[in-house]
Amino acid sequence: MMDGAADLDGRVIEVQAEALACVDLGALEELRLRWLGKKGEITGLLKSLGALPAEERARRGAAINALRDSATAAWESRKGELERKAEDAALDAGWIDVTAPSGARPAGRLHPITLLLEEVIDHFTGLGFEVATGPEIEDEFHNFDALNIPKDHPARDVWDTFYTDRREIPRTHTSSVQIRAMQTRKPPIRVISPGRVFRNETIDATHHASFNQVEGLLVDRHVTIAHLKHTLETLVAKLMGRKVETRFRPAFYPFVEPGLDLDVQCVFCAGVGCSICKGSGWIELIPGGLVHPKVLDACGLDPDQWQGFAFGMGFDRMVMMRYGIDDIRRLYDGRLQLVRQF
Ligand code: FA5
Repeated sequence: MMDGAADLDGRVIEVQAEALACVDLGALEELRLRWLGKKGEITGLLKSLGALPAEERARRGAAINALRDSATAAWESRKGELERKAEDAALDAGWIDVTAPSGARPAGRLHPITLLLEEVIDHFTGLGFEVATGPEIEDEFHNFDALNIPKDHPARDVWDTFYTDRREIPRTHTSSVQIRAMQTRKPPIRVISPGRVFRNETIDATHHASFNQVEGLLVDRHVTIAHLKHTLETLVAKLMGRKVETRFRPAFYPFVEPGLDLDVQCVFCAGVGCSICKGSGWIELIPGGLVHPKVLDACGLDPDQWQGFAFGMGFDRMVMMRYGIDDIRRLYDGRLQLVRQF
C-alpha cells in the first residue's frame, strides 16, 4: 500500500531528467502529452485516487498535484530553452526574418531573496523596528565572547567557523549585530539585521557555506518568551502568506536562556517526510530565546532593569519554502526556477 507520497518523489526527478533530455520541441511536446495530457501519467494517477481511503487520498492528492506542478515547471523551463536555442541557430545560420514577431524572452526579475527581504523589512519597520547592520568580517568578541561563548568552549565548534590568517572571522551568524546594537543604542531597542553569514559546512539541499540570516532583537522592560513566540508565529504566517504548521522545541544557545527552535512543517511533502526535510517532516527555521543576562551585562545593560528577546531566522530556508525552491543551491547557481508553486 502507498504511504501517500514516497513513490512520487522519484517521479519528480524522472520528469525533470526527461525534460532536460528533450533535444527539440517535438520531443518536448511528446513529453507533455505523456505526463500532462488527458491520457497522461498524472491524469492516470489522479484517477486512481478514488479508490483510496479519505485521509490517504488527501495526502496522495497533494503529492500528485506537486508532481504535476513540477512537471509543468520542467516542461515550461525546457520549452523556453529550446525556443531560444532555435532562435540562436537561425541567427547562426546567417538568416534572420526581420519581419517576424520577436520571440518572448523572459523578463528579468528581482531575486526571491531580495523580494522576501523587502517583505521582512516592511513587516518589522511597521512594528517599530529599525534595520541595523554589522561587518561581515568580525572579531572574536562580537561573534563569540560577548555572546557568552567562552574561548576554547566546544560550543564554538557548532558554528563551523572559518578563520583568516589574522584570526578574523567571516561571521558565522548575524547574532554579532545584536551585540553592536546593544553597545550603541539605549533601550528600548528594536532592531532587525539581515545579512550574509559563512560556515565551513557540507553543502546539501538545506545547507550552504554562505547563506543569509535575519537577526531580530528587542530589549525593553518585562519582555517574556510569549512576546517572542507571538512575534515568530506572526512573522512566519505573514511571510508564507498562508497557514502553515509550526512547532516550538526547547533548544540551547549560550546567548539565550531559555532558548527555542521554531520549525515549520515541510511544505515540499506536507509533513510526510522527504529528502529535503530528511524524512522528519519539519524544517528548522528560526532559533531564538530571551537574551542571556551575561550578554546584556557584556553590553553594559543592567539585567535587573532590562530583558530582551532575540532570534536568528534561516532566511534562505524561508525563501525556499515561500517560493517552492527545493534546493538551497538553486538560489546561488544562476539556474533559478520555481519547481513547485504552492
Ligand atoms: C544561530 O546561528 C543563532 N545565532 C541563532 C539565534 C539567534 C539563536 C538569536 C538564539 C538567539 P543556527 O546555527 O541554528 O543558530 O542557525 C540559525 C538558522 O540558520 C537555522 O535554524 C537554519 O534555519 C539556518 N541555517 C543554519 N545553518 C545553515 C546552513 N548551513 N545553510 C542554510 N541555512 C542554515
